[in-house]
Amino acid sequence: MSGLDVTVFPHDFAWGAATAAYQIEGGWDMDGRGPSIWDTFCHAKGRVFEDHTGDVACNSYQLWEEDLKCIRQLGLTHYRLSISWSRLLPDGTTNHVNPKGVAYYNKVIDDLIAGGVTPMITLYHMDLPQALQDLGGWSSKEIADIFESYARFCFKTFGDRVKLWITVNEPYVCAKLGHEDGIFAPGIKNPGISVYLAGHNMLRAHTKAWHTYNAHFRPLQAGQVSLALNSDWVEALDPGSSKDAAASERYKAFTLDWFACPVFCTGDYSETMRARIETRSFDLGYKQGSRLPRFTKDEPSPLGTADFFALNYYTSRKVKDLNGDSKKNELSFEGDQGAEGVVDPSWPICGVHWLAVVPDGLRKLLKYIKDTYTSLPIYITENGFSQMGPVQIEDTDRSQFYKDTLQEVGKAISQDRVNVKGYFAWSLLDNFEWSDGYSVRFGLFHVDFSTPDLKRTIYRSGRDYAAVISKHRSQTKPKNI
Ligand code: PNW
Repeated sequence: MSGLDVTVFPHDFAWGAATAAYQIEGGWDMDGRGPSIWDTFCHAKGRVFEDHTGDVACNSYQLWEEDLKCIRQLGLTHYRLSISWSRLLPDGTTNHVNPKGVAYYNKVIDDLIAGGVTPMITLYHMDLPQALQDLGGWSSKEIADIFESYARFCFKTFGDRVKLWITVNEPYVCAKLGHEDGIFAPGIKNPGISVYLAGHNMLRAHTKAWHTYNAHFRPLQAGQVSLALNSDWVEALDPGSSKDAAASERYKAFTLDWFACPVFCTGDYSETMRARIETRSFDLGYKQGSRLPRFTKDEPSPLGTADFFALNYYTSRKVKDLNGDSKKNELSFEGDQGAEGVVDPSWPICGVHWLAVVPDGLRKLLKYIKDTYTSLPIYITENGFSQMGPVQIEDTDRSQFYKDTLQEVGKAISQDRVNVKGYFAWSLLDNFEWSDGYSVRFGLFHVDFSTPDLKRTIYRSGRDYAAVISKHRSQTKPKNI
């Protein structure tokens, strides 16, 4: 990544990498951990590529010190990890606390801080305790209060040292892939209905956790809390078509705006989203009330419940109207959205099929967020490039991708005046890539899953990322006079 101008990044810029508990920890039934929905999903067979599971994954539960070496080798200033809810609270509730789970995360946090690395902790990254799924999971109203007690427990236990919190990671992906498409745990396929209910309860859960932090922990702990929203950058497929332009607006309304509008704009879902869902419910003869739930006055409002904007960006889409498509007349999220995102043929696809490489989409999206939602600081909490097939340690294409992307982030900072506070590469390590198992590799370190020691080897992209961080730190270090 030589040639990258690092002087545009502020001196306190957060250079990070991210992981998630289920994707790296393994130790699925060790030391009192309760099962999560991903254990159930993987063990059911036929759900995940070649029936891979996260039973062992990178074994970060036992090999944390190896991960710490990787973090230090990169010279990261920040590390984003998630807590396995069911490792801490095996049945999901604070009725039973697992002391070994508490000890594990205490050690991780203490080791990071001792090494000068700031932790950012995600409370929920796709892995609901199975015991809570058995009570209805994200479709049940009660989940928001149960999540709030879990969050309160974490703030109380770790908040003396952890100052950056993400409540829910990618509510869009959890709701859509988990409750509409059924390709992520808990594998529910209930088109056009559960998706909105799950998304709504995630927002209620986030809101309650933020208010708890704000009222009871912020005064003492002075940290910050947000939720991580994933978004593609989207534009109309045919810029001259008013139908594609409207479809592109609908696409945004049902993706980023679904969660960003309640939190950053109005405290409610957008008019576009509500009107589409109401009209189509009527047209399709759906009579069981509104499919898009309402926020009620007896609960705190989601408006203003973020102390920074956390963005996961991977790719871009061109959007066309769904007119004439079969989905138009079925009860489904995509039918409601009435828009389809396609890949521009000029964009290279890297590894996994959905990931078209479009670094300048990130710059456009950052400016859009600043202009549309908030002037709060933005952390890019995930961004990355995948590899499939034979392992290439000399991953020059991924290294180029990081350089191009960081250059775009630099332009967003210096030219568009977007307040970007940090960047977290996805991911520190090759890991369990959900339905794709271990066939898709996003790491800055390769993990050899065929050997019991799960040896970590730095990729070239990891070495190059480390060089960027070290160059930035040496250029912006306060000078001794
Ligand atoms: C994110 N899609 O999820 C997650 O936060 C990570 O856990 C994950 O490993 C990473 O991106 C890479 O996939 C996504 O199908 C999962 O569009 C799937 C999609 C997007 C994001």
